Amino acid sequence: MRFRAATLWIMAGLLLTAPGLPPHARPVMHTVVIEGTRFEPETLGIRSGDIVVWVNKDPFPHTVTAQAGEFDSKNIAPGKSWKYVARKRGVFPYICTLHPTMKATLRVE
Ligand SMILES: [Cu+2]
Repeated sequence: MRFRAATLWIMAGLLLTAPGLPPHARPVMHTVVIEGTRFEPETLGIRSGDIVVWVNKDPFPHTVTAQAGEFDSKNIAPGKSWKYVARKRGVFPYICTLHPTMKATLRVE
């Protein structure tokens, strides 16, 4: 009886301390701030499955539009944000269609 109880505790301990999924297997959330008519950071590297949130801190709208069409936020109003789950791997240059000089790159590995 004593032995069985001890065994159960050991097994419970092993379960609790068992390593979880490797870090890259869990989606990570990244933030790109849009402020001063710029994307910050201008280049962001993430893993496939990660989530990117663009937050518009300017007092006017912006868009997050991939130049090859993979993603397009349409207008993000001042103070609002847009979320994208990046499943497709690759290098995606994007712009703001309202201010085409605003350029940035999303890298998905
Ligand atoms: Cu803009």
